[in-house]
Amino acid sequence: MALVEYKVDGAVGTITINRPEALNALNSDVLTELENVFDNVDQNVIRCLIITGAGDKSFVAGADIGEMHNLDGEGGKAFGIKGNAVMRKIETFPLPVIAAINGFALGGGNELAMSCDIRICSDNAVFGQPETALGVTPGFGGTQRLPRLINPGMAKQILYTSKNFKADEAYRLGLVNAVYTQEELMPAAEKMAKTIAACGPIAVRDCKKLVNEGLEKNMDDAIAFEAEIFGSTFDTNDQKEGMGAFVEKRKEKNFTNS
Ligand code: CO8
Repeated sequence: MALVEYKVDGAVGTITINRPEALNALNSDVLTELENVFDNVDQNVIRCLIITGAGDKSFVAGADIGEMHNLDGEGGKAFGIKGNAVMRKIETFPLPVIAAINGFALGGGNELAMSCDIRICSDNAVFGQPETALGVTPGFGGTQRLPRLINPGMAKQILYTSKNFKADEAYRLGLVNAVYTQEELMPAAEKMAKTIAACGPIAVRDCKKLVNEGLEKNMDDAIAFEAEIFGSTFDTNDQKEGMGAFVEKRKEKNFTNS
């Protein structure tokens, strides 16, 4: 059985971390498989990805503590670099990625979710960065992405206390966009993915790039960057199709990703 499963439904790809006996904890093999799945996504066909965890209890309960507990400084750094490379690959992946968080999202699990573009969760989800209670810092980007996503004071509280929090609190903090029942979560993720997949794919990819890279720029550079990309979309067939459909009062659109 693959540790990471990949299924395609039309233009939507769903990636499932499949290690339910360990609550989908991320060991080296899972990280390698996850990276391979991303490397093999057909970007001409797929327009949106969903990541979730196998079973109904856990998204990902963290990096694998069994694998980590005997590491020394060198080994810890190497594991952190390996995990961080995968998180960064997801964050900078050209296509949007939705995290459908169906249970525990702890440590590396929350870090994986934070590397995705959009987070939605089920009402049994539990979030946290429990690393300080284990005597380490987060190592897959948690100290960097959490304070960029929510207010830094609250991010520090979460990091310093190692206290977990539930779905309603994650929603209140803006860490997740919406909370669903367990049954509703995947249909909601799939519906959102299909809505994204129905939009102009070049424009969607450009929006991801603009938000991610624009946030790192000062406002003058950021709006110049937007003007550049905005202009480039007018040279695409998808712009002709999207705006053409509007002026022709045509509902059906055929974006060709060109
Ligand atoms: N790693 C390895 N195995 C795990 C993990 C994990 N993170 N989480 C759960 N498991 C395993 C358990 O060991 C158990 O296995 P077994 O049946 O063989 O004993 C199985 O999953 C089921 O777990 P529990 O019996 O504990 O299930 P409960 O419902 O009682 O508890 C909890 C669920 C609360 C989620 C509990 O399992 C738990 O606290 N897990 C650890 C959560 C955690 O601390 N995660 C953070 C890990 S640290 C991290 O992610 C750092 C990331 C950066 C790394 C940087 C690298 C240097």
